[in-house]
Amino acid sequence: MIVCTAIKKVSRKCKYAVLIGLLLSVLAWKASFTGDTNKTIDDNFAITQTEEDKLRDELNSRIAEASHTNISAEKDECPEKSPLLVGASKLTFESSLNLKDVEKENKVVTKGEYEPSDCKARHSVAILIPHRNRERHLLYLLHHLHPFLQRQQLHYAIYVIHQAGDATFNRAKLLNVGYLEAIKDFSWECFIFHDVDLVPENDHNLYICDQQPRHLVVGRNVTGYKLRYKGYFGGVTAMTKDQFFQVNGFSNNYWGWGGEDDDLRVRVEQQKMKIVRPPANVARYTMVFHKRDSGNQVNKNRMRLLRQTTKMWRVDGLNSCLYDTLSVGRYPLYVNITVNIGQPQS
Ligand code: UDH
Ligand code: MN
Repeated sequence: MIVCTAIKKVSRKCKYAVLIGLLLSVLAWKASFTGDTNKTIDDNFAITQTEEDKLRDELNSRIAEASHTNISAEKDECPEKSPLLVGASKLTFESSLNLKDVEKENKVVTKGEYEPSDCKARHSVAILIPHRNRERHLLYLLHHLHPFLQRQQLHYAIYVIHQAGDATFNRAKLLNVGYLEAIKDFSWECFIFHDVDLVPENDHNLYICDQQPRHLVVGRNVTGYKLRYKGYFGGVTAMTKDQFFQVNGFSNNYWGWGGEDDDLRVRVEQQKMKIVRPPANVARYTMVFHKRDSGNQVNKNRMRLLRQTTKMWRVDGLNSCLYDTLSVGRYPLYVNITVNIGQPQS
């Protein structure tokens, strides 16, 4: 009994001791905000502050960098004359060339589209290529055209309009389809209507539009670099979105080879526009050799159709172009539009 009372007294004393101990610790902690202890904390804080400053600086510079790249609309305009042009170049057509290599050479192109990274392009241009069964020619053209257009510092995209089936070929209607489909992607200011087998030899031949429709092929290797005939408006031509719209595009009724380019010339002239060409020494092309394709025989109706252009242009063209889009493939180097454009009537 006596022992028990003694233990109780001791434990009560212990409780007091613990309480006093706690009180002292609180006082000591409060005191630590002044004097030597304070210095230690400040030092620690100073280290953290420096690191934080560093991080903040880094972050700020990253934000500055990011906003610099983000405001591409505010990039300086590309120079009026691209400093990247090299003039005439020797074209090669290696049989060993393949699409994977051309893709590797053009990593800057995505889904057929490119814009300069260091300046704001002055021109936006859609290249439209009518196509069927000319894969090798397409590969050579892509190989040369992508770097050529990049040296011109253009914002561009390449569209290949592929005629499905084996009905008679219709180059002009495919180009109408290309125009109608491309403007769904972007409001391209300028359109280049481009044969698959014509490769430009000189990058001073600028792929841009003007106040007047432009014909870019003055000479081809196969015709001694002479204009085929006065008024020739075929091969590669450049028209603004508005010029092409104004003439109601190409006629849809030229099935087989020939006449559709002359028809476009008639439409242009009827609108009092005047075809212009770059100087002969730069408007030079190499045509990859080929024979007449099956399914693209000479169009025997072409002269008869041409006589009707002046009265038919209003109702035959972009506003009457009927087709079924079978697929749109956005490949690294071009947009492929496979289309059913029907077949000649009768
Ligand atoms: N095209 C095709 N596939 C075809 C037919 C034409 O892709 O089956 C396209 C291609 O873009 C081509 C363009 O339509 O560049 C014009 O057709 P083309 O190259 O046949 O026309 P071109 O005037 O040749 O160059 C005509 C026939 C050449 C016969 C040579 C015999 N001396
Ligand atoms: Mn050809």
